[in-house]
Amino acid sequence: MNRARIIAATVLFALLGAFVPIATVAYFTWARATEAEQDRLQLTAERTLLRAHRAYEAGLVALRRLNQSALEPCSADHLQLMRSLVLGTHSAEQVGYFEDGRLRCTSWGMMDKQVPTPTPDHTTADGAGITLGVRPVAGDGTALLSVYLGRYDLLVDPARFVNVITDPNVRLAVASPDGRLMAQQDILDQQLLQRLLRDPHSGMDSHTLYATAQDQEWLAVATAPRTDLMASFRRQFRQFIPLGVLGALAAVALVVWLSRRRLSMKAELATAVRKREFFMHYQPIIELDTGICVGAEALVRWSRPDGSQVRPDLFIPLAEEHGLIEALTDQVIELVIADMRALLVQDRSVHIAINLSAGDVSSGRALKVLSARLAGTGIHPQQIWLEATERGFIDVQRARNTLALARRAGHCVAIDDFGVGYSSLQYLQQLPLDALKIDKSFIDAIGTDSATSPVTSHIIDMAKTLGLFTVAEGIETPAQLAYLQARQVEFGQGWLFSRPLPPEAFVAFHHQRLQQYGKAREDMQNPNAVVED
Ligand code: G
Ligand code: G
Ligand code: MN
Repeated sequence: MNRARIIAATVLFALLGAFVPIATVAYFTWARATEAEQDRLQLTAERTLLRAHRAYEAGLVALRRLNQSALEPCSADHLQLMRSLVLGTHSAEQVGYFEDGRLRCTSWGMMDKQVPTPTPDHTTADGAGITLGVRPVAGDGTALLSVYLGRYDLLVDPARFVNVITDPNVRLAVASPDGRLMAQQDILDQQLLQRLLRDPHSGMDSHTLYATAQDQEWLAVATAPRTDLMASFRRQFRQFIPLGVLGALAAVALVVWLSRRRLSMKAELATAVRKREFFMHYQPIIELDTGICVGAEALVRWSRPDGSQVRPDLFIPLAEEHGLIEALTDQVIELVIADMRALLVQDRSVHIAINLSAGDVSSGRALKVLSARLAGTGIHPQQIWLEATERGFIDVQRARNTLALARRAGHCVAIDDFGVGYSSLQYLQQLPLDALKIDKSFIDAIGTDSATSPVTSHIIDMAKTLGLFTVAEGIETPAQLAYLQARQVEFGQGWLFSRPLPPEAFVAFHHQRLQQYGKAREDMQNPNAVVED
């Protein structure tokens, strides 16, 4: 990536980084405000329901007492009792006494008009009949609600049910559970009200928040305009936005810091290549059936001038991006030769594996450098193995050329990190390869019941079918080793044997293994050898 693109990406990520925390705050504030408003409305609906219920219960108590009274119907005492019960019962307007299917007297006095017993619109669980829209003779014309029990009815003004003290914009309605409206404060949206009476639920539409509450006798509806919600949202948003701004600033700072680090890392890497700040570690490769150390994989390390180390999986891709990889590979080749020349010349059975980057594989340039550097060192080309990852095979034709050239020069060629890329069997068959390095993830899966586990076995079979020998990477446990030995995997490397080591430590490790296991190898190579002299 060049500088301009890094800067463009920085701006983009910074904008995104600023947007996300603010959007998050907005989202949570909105959710909080909605929930709070919804809860408040729900509470109002429940209070309204409770009020209706209490008025009804109080009415029932009065009606039961009247039905139990032994007073002479419509006598002065009886009228007096009816009057006092009306006065003592909240929301009761009038009580009437029925006989022979007609109203005989009320709490107002004797009745001379023909008023029949009301036909109930519905009957409650208590056996009381409820009739809506009753207009009593002695009244001001308002439609009242009649609760009829035994021989009495009690008239209630349902408008009182909705006289609950609420926020100014909240509107209430009370209905029967089957959806017959009894009272409403001019609820703005009649269509919504009708919908809620048919199907009571709580929620929100594009203009209104609504909540309902119901019991066996009553259904209460409360609504509030969404503008209330918006106001509460804005209030809370103002309260929480500093948090979002802080998050946004932090995100932007992080993005800027990362991209500056990336820009400076690029410059630093260029300097490192120029100043040769690299050195090599060597991770032993073990012959699994003898335990002998047959060589090592060379792994590059970058030690910055401040003493800190950068991991190769960070700086190798960076070097590839910025065209520094060729120079880096050259240095790796030189370092390997300088570090290992003595050992390689002294022991011809040892090899060192060098990692090639994708660019090295497609250009083939590293091969020329390698043969030039090896000339005159006494190191045999057979002692240098080359590892190429599948990323290097994107241009198969060029990869095939490079690998064929490498083999012709005498090197052994391995496919690295096998199994994590996309190579198909057919495509592998076309490439001139000697070895296959099984990626650590497949070794990790050995003995587990993960989905990867059965694949390991197939990879080993596949290598055998293709006539390749195998190197298992990242062996960490004796159980993994035992499995690989049983499956006749030839070579392995991993922490079970050794971590990557500095050159001298690797040479020492090699000698130590030879002393410890060398006898086994000799015995295997000459099983019938007679010890002479
Ligand atoms: O052991 P380590 O963490 O260094 O390995 C990390 C990765 O870096 C491995 O995938 C390895 O293939 C890669 N790597 C290590 N050394 C070299 C090198 O010299 N050249 C290239 N191209 N890749 C390397
Ligand atoms: O080139 P390649 O991708 O194969 O590099 C090998 C990587 O695996 C290096 O980073 C090396 O340090 C690491 N490695 C080697 N052996 C082990 C091991 O046994 N366990 C773990 N976790 N990492 C290992
Ligand atoms: Mn490797």
